Amino acid sequence: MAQPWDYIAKIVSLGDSGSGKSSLTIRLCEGRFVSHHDVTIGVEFGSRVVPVGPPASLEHNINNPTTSTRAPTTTSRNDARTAQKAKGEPEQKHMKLSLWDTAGQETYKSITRSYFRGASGALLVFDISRRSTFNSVTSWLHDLRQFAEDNIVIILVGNKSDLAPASTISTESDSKQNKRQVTRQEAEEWCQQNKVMQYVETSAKSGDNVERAFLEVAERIYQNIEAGKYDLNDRRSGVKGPGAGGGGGGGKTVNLGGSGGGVAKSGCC
Ligand SMILES: Nc1nc2c(ncn2[C@@H]2O[C@H](COP(=O)(O)OP(=O)(O)OP(=O)(O)O)[C@@H](O)[C@H]2O)c(=O)[nH]1
Ligand SMILES: [Mg+2]
Repeated sequence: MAQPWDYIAKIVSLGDSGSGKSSLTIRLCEGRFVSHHDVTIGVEFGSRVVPVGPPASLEHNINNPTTSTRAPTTTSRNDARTAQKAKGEPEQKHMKLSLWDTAGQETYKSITRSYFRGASGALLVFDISRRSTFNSVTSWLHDLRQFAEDNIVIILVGNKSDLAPASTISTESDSKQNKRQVTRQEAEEWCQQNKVMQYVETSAKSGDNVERAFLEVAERIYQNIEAGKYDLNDRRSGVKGPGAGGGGGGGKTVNLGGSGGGVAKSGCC
């Protein structure tokens, strides 16, 4: 039977311990939130199949610089579908995300770096209520760029937005409700300075924006595939030819090289 996906991509999450990397993976894969901190040792795995390309990318307005960030209306969704059908465009494509949730603790750093190899996408996560975790992202990015391939798609994720309803840093009077220590503006500026594609604020607790964060990465990887940026014959470039990775159904494997194996087997959902 054909697999329900066309591509597999390896996505890593990295960032300081306690920033919420595992919580984001669990939220995406299982739709639940764990309130205690189970420190990740080395790496944990998850997987989820997501739609890439139109019509889903148009419906959700994912990674589409020509449109506003506002969610599309029902009318525009229908318009998108109608336009797609009228043009005879291809059916919805799907990508299986193999999620490598790495450990943030310093003790495991030498091991976790090796997991960055062969990743086609990365979520660089910090906790917007803890400034120190933002201060570390430059060092994490440096490690990532050292070990991953040049064309890796990276987004910066400011997690725990439920703790920071305001977009500015808390004053003493509102600090009980607003625990924000990093503004949206400075995170966005950091992205520009460091050539990181995008900044997204999420809450693994409420689920807000979690799916969008992963979809943004998946969509950009898909666009890179469509633009022919991956060399299908070069394992390091991250894309294997049709039928690779045991996927069947013409599936292609994107950047599953690097350390370890059996990624696709280790799904959490
Ligand atoms: N309020 C709030 N708490 C969160 C959120 N995400 C994670 N947490 C909490 O933060 C703590 C750490 O979350 P984890 O997901 O285990 O952090 P991690 O980045 O995987 O940590 P390491 O595995 O040690 O690298 C846990 O107590 C979570 O419940 C969030 O969006 N909002
Ligand atoms: Mg963890």
